[in-house]
Amino acid sequence: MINKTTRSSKLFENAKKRIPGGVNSPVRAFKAVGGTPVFFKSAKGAYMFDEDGRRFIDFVLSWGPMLLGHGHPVVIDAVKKQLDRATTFGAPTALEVNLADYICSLLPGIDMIRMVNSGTEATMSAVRLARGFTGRDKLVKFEGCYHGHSDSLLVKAGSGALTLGVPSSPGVPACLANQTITLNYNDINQVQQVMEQIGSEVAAIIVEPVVGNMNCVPPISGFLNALRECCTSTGALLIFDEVMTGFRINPIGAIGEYGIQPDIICLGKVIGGGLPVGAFGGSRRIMEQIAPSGPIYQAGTLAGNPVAMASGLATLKLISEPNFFTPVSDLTTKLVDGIVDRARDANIPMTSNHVGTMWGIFFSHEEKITNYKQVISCDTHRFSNFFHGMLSEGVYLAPASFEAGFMSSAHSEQDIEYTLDAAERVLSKL
Ligand code: HOZ
Repeated sequence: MINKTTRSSKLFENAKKRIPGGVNSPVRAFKAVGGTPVFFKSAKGAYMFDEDGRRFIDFVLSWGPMLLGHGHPVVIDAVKKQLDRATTFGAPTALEVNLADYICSLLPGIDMIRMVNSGTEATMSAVRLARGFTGRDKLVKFEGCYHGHSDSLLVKAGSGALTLGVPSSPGVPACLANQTITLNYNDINQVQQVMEQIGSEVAAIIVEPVVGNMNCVPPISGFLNALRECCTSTGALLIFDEVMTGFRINPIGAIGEYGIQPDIICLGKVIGGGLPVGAFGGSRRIMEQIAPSGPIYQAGTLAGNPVAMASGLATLKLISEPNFFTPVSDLTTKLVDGIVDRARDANIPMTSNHVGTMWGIFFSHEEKITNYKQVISCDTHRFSNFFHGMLSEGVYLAPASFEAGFMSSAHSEQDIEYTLDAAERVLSKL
């Protein structure tokens, strides 16, 4: 574990005096792995540098956004240019139209998009839109999926809520939580049965097409199709929460990877290129119900912020170049397969999942992890030891076994070789 006399641990002591738990988002606090969080000072490409001057190869990438790595010169340049012009107007800009246009041109079936400032806002607003559009209240979600921290969605959630053992938070009104029906991810029969019974009361099924908040769990064959069919036959809307998977599991996300069309898509992370951006979009018929063109209210002072739009637009243009995606995805495969090979050599049970540039390893005897039950029965103690071993080797992994890993185009073959050698050393001591 990192030494208690570091600048990071001193900063953490101070942070706890002024910020609840010392962090501005629970998953940063190292609660799941023990020890104290690393405080970072700068980042470039695949690396982050902490307050003590140590370098880490970064596989968290700010929980997904930095698909180009940190500080890509084109993105930084776009941001700097916009900073010189203005940081915010609270009024329309050409930039937000350009970004909306660009996203809609990339995503089939998405005619209109509304910008917000976070993934939580995107999913929260998408749920309101679905409820307003259908005139129904009930919502179906899946255990272990995390869709941000709004009331209707913080029920049996993944990510930090799962890590801290409060998947259904106090403070969420029971009358609202009761409207959220939580089912088992990848259980086709269950969702079909439930939708047969109550589908006519359901406003939406919301799903992370590849779950990135209980490690990384892809859909089994037919699962997303079943959701689509259940929604179509009952009049419920299908919401893909692609805050994490958007432009990461495939050049255009789940629509491209699985060929399933959602009614509403939620985006975030990558589309802001490291600045706070979320968005929700869909067909014109649905999106025009949002105020001011329709009656369903949603708003935001800094929504479509020009600096964030400049960052997002520069990022999306780079990552949608034809030869961008495959090398990053191939590097992800190399990393994940390499770690599992080294675990096998060290006689440590491990399996993995990865889709495009999102990945996860599981300390588990199971051959394939496809559901929540399997995820929570993995060896979290062994993960913690692995995490701290890798941290000492200068490799920064997500500080919880219920989080996905990410890859960027800034990672090199050498970074992966180094990481695999480090994994070998760490695994041999577990
Ligand atoms: N969805 C991210 C973690 N799984 C968000 C990061 C956070 O909660 O801070």
